[in-house]
Amino acid sequence: MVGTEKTTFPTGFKFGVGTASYQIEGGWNEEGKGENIWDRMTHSKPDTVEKRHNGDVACDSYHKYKDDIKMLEDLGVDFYRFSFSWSRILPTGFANKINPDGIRYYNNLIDGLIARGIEPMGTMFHWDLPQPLQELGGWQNEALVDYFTDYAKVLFENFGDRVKTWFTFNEPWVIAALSHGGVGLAPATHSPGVGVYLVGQTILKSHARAYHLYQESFKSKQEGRLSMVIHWFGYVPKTDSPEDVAVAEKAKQFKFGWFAHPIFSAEGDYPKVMKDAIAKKSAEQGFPRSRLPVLGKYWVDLIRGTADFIAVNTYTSLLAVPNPDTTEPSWVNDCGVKLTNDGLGWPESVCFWHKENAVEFGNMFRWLRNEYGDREIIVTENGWPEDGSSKHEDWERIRYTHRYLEELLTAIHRDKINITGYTHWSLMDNFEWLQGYTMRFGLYYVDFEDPSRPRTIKKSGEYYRELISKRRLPEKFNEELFASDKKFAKRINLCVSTHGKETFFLS
Ligand code: GBH
Repeated sequence: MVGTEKTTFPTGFKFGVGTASYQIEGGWNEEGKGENIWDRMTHSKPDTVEKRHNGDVACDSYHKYKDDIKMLEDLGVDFYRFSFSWSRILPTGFANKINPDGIRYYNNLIDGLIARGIEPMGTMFHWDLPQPLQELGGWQNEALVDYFTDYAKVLFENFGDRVKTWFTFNEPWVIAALSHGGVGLAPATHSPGVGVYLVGQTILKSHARAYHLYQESFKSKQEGRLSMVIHWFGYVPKTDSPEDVAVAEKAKQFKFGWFAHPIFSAEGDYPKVMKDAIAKKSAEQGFPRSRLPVLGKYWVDLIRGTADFIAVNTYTSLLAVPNPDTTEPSWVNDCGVKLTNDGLGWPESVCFWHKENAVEFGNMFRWLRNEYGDREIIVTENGWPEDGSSKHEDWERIRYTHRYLEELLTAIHRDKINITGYTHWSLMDNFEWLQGYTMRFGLYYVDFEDPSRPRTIKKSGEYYRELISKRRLPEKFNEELFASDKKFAKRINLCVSTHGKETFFLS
């Protein structure tokens, strides 16, 4: 048994849930909203998404936001992390025309949250770029730095009196390496070795400009805080061999360090290992210069220090070995890591990229401290996928959350790491990008067959509510867990054998 002090969250620790505009809002062309790259892709190439699903209606939060607020209130969360739809606020992407209905929608949401004591945390960009900006080349075009800064200004002016925690971008690695690396997320650009790095550069510059704009023109009055949400993936060396260990470490720098090193390290700029590897590969491939553009002193200085805390999303880990099977110049090839499932004993989800490895979640916090020093950390996303077949009986999500939070508490209590918040992804089932509505991450079940999109709480929602009200890991649910589900128990055994330590899950 774990002692109570170890299962209790510190005073002031905040719990929340997250969503994103395109994944929940619907109302894709209502009341002045402009077209974004997800509207365009799902309408013009419907086969890119499983079952030809799209976000035209999604959870219909554009009309049902009051229900969302009730659910948040019922869960008892301290904060709600949602994102603004750029094209709902600026229909063409440009700041010459503001859509009053877009402003009104977010005012209603924000005021409703505040009236119930729920803190709004706003993401400025969660992947739904206005289509007219894509026509300019999207994030590959550095002109977007100015247009993003204009948009940020509109957000600060309209909502900054009430939104005190801002995230400029959600997961720049996904935007750069996946959306532009040929994986198929909108805009589904295929430029895996060149465009990806241009995108990364534009995002870093846009983030820095928005941060400085806030410091110069809004901070003294609004007193809020900003960060960028960076995606962490737990690369675990497959063996203890120096090659495997080195490649896993290099991959962490290539994925997380790509965006975190310029912002959080003392020297700024991209990680050295990344600059060196891309320069070397580029030369071998006959490029006259590195495919990773030089940031230069002006930007290195401007980007360094532009976050008030670390905001990290993380879901899973995989085993890493050297040498991916690619020859085309690409981020994967530059990074030099191949991911493998071989020999994993970790509990699997129904989703191809998602496994449970709580220990690696804990290791992440220690890695962040070693790398960037003692900083405040907020977990801005973490969650578990299922296909809906278990409806409300989502025991696996409870197990996952429980084990991850146990590790988070160890990082707080034993390692004294300053983690101040945890965001469960997601409030409710929603449009899961290329998987459409076939993959569910919600604490609330959403019936997408029903035009009114009813939402009903799952067991995991009850678990989270209990946890938040007591501010400690609930015991009650553990017992229920062991007793009720044989399949579940089998998976727990796997999990324990992998981690090689006894836990109270084995009863
Ligand atoms: C988060 O990304 C997102 O921020 C959130 O919007 C999303 O709902 C949540 O994950 C759950 O997926 O299908 O081949 O494109 C986490 C990182 C990046 C992991 C995209 C899954 C999909 C691979 N994710 N990746 S693919």
